[in-house]
Parts: sequence; structure tokens; C-alpha cells
Amino acid sequence: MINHDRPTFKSRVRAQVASLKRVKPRVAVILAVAGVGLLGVVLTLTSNAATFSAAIEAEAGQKSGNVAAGPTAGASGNASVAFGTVNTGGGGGGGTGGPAGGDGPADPSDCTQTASAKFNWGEPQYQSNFNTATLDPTWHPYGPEPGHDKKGTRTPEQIQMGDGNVTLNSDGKGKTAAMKWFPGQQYGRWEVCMKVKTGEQHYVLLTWPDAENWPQGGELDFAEESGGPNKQTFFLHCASNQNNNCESASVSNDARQWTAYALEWTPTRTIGYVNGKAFLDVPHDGQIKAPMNLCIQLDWFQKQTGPDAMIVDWAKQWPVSASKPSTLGLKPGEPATGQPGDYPDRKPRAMTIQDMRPITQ
Ligand SMILES: [Ca+2]
Repeated sequence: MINHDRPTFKSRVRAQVASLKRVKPRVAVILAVAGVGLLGVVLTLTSNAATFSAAIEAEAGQKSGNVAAGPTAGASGNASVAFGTVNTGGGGGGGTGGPAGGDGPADPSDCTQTASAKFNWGEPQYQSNFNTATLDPTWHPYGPEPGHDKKGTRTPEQIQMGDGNVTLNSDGKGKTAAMKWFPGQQYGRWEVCMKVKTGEQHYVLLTWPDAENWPQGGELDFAEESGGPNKQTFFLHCASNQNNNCESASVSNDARQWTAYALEWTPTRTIGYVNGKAFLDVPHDGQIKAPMNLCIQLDWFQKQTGPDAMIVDWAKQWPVSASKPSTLGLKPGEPATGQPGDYPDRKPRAMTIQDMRPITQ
């Protein structure tokens, strides 16, 4: 939902359903040296990033997209800086090929119960650990541009790195953030380890059609705020249904706690999980027959609150046997949009998977 200027459906749905910071191990120093192939020297500091050399900053900067680091990133106390690139994904798993990418070493997961572990999904094809000073350019922040329903502003400035997480901030008065991940895929699995600050604003994890052809392209909201911090709903917007909301199910969960939200989408089944437990399980694919990409959005429904945030530890993507790779996407670091009609240059376009991913070392 909520990706674009959809008319009134979401607000109607929402009306119907209306009813910290993690302290990581404070010092970690990892030295890894590989003689052949990948050479990675990874230094992670949480106490004072400024003590690291300009070379480290420069290296991290090479990976930056168009995201301005937030006010605390790079400052003493909670910044994490990684040097080097580590391929954390499986690379080529499932036959879709392409480099795995990655943005720093895997920091200890904040989510202890996951669908991927419970059901042995194996190594992901793509994984973001958000363990670098700048956002990996496979992620594409929206904007800056007007927000949902052209209210408020979505801006990369509201995205902040630190403590091994990416944080999408809302000021509670309209300034917020959203971002999407390429390449997507037709069918597959995604899992995201996330918590919210207050849950007063509208947080949603979803997949959105690469072709930007909603509603025909469908929409899978596998964790959408529908009761503040304590209730999330899976809205399956079938491609064949112009009303576009053919399945839904809710779960009671405190989103202020670290939670692993997962989506499994195959030709014969669509499942939503919270901490490895299925809460929506339907025997079809929503009649969605084209690639989709993962989106993380903190939307503003004109509700005035204090600051809120979505804090994400990691995101992972796996293909399934029926998966087909994307043919549409954005180049590393390019901005995305929730309004392709107004920002056609930010709309996904034809390219190869290699074009969509940064060059890995
Ligand atoms: Ca992380």
C-alpha cells in the first residue's frame, strides 16, 4: 500500500482496522585477511568513529548512495564504520545470478526467531546488514518528494545509519522516509528484522511491482501497521481484483520489540510470518505474475505525533525454484519514487541485474 498516490482505498482500509536503541556489544574489532580473492579488513567501532583514518571514511564514502548521513551517524557514541566489502549473500543462488553484494559484516542479529532459520531457507541471495556508515546503494530512498497522498515529505535526509542498523525517521509532522531494494524478483522469500520507535506513525513492509503498474501489478503488504505498535496486518492486493485487497490477516505483536517479518510468495502459496510463525497462509499467488521489489516505508497519514522511526537490523532475499529475476530496476544509488507519474526519471527501467548492483570487490 501507500507507495503511490493511490486514491482512497488505504485510508478506508485503515479506518476499518483502526482500532532502544539496542546496545550492541560496544567494542568489536574484527580483522579478517584473505590472501586470494576477497581481501577484507573490517573494523567496527561503536565508541568513536572519528578516530578512524580518512582512508576508512573515503572507502565508506565510495559506497554511499544519495543518502545524507543522519545527525548521529559519524558522531561519537553510536556510529559504525566498516572498511571493505564483504559478500554476505550466496551469489547466484537459485539460478538468478549476479553478485551478492552486501554492506558490511553481519553484526549479531537482533531477531532470535526467524522464518528463514525455522524453515531452513539457507543462505540468502541478497542480504543487507546495514553495518556501514552509509546506506548501501542497492537501497533507493524515495525523493525528496511529497509523501503519501502528496502530504508531507519523503526525504533521504530522514534515513540514518548507526549501531549496525538503518533508521527511517519520522518527525511526526510530515517529514518521513521510505526506500526500496533492487533487484526484485517474481516469487521468492524476503525477511526483515525490524522494530519501531513508537508505532504511532504508519510503518509498512511490502513488495511493490517493479513495473509500477498498481493495481494491476498487485501489492504484498506483509507487515503493515493497523493498530499502532501492537497490531500488524498482511494485505494481499490481488492483481485481478480492482478493489485490490483480496486477502488479509492480522497479528498481535509489539512492533517496538525486534521482530522478524517474512514473506514467502510462490505460484501456489503466499505466507506471512512474524518471528517464524505464519499468520497469513493462502493457496495462491494473488494472480501477481511479474517481479516485485521490497519496500520499507514510514508513511504519514497526517497524524501529528512525536518522532517515530523504523529501525532495521537486516533484510534478506531468497529466490525459490519458480523465481524469475527482475528486468526493471535502478542503478546503484539512484533515487526512487512513490510517484512515477511526477518523477519518471526515478521509475524503474529496463536493465540487467549487474546494472542494478554496485561493483563488489
Ligand atoms: Ca545490522
